[in-house]
Amino acid sequence: MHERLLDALAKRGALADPAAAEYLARSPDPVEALERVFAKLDIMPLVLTMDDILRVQGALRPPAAIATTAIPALSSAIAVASVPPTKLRTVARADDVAVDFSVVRDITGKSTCEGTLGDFSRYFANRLEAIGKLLRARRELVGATDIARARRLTREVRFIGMVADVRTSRKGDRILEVEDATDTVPVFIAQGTDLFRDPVLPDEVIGVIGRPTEKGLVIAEQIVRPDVLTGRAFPTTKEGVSVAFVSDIHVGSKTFLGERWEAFSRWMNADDAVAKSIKYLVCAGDVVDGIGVYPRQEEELTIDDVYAQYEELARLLAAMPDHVNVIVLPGNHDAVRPAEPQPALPQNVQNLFDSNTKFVGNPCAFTLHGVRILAYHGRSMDDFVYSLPGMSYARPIDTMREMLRRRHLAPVYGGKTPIAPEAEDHLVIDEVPDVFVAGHVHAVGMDEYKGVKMINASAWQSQTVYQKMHNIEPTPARVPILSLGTGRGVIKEF
Ligand code: D5M
Ligand code: FE
Ligand code: ZN
Repeated sequence: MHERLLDALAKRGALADPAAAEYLARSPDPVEALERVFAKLDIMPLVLTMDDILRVQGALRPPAAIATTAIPALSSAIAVASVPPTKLRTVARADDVAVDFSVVRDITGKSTCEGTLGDFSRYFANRLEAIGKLLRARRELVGATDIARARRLTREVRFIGMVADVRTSRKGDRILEVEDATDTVPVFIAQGTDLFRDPVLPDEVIGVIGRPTEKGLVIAEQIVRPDVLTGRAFPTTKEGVSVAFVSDIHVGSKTFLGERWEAFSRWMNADDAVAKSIKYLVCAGDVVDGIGVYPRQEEELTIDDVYAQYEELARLLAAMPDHVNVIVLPGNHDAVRPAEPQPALPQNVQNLFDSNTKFVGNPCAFTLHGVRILAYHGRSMDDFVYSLPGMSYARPIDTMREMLRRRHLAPVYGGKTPIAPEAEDHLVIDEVPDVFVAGHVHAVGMDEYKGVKMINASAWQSQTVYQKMHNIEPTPARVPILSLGTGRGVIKEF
């Protein structure tokens, strides 16, 4: 193929299928022809196909059933991918590539918690230790002391602790009780300041830089979060296969969108370059509707036996192409303990599925061809929306960014998210992932935060009675697809 065409494609982080590449290479000035196509495309496809070229030339209308949508943030964030500038990877066919899946962190088979008082204190000590370690690596916190010592000092102090309580003073200022193993100290945040506009959640672990007062308070000058430190480059893989993300299938519910799932399943089996590149399908929890999850749920079910719900899901997944490997984590509707971290679905459920389906816990960190993926159902989004001003069920990506800033999936203990006090806090984001995927709120989203691709995987359930009552408008039947070859993503609607 034409050298300069290869360079031009690679520079844009683009892939072209063989027919499109050959067509462009045959034009008098391939690079100019490519630029003309790109200029006319309103969204950047994962793979440039002949259909795209013909469409921009006005010869073909886009197929109506499967529209590719890109959200505004996507075009600026995800589409600007880090791709080695010199070589083009043509899009891989998933059936040509061997599986490369490996679990890095998962509670399954490792749960030790019995819910004793000792468990609780050990759990919080581990959270403070794990996030404290990340904070101590921050330049701002060099020389941080423990809280007992900080309380005796009169100059500027720096310390790390867990927020035991957040309250508002009579005058409207905010006071945090910050605690470590040595002592507790009230930290004052004056209303009207920038600090005040970035609320702190109960039980999060923070660094504080401030000045002690004679009354024993510390006036906060800076709150330091562990955060994601630098912009990371996506570790593009040579295999170049893609991953599709779904969530909240809710099989068994009257509002399960069976026809739209069938459209997705047909497309997965169709002769389409993107579909054929999909090697993995990640299902981020609530894969069935379950039974007894909320009062009078039986009135909203078409299948009222949870085992039969999983059987139906197994049938739906068996219709996917053989080369697709499915990774299933549980959510709050699934048949495992609701307290997080949740272990993988039980063996008797796993036995219903073929060997291409892998079961992991919630959350789970795993790698696909070396790309690190953190998958979490996302129950704690309920706490973020409830506790943080500005968060919304319609924009799950905002809550996911807040989780990354805090390096914790569910900071609030005793809120809407049940948490099991395991010896190790599995909800700490100890390693920054390349991809962070969640679901739960039934709203699709895709964006990037400091190099981490954030994906909310939509749902296959139309608006439920509960959601109608609370004015939650879902955006179901959208599938985010990410290329491991380029780090670029698209969202397809079915
Ligand atoms: O939750 C789907 C969505 O509906 C998610 O945004 C939470 C919201 N939801 C549903 N039921 C409740 C209750 N009982 N409390 C708070 N929020 C709720 P799903 O996990 O699929 O039921
Ligand atoms: Fe759900
Ligand atoms: Zn859920």
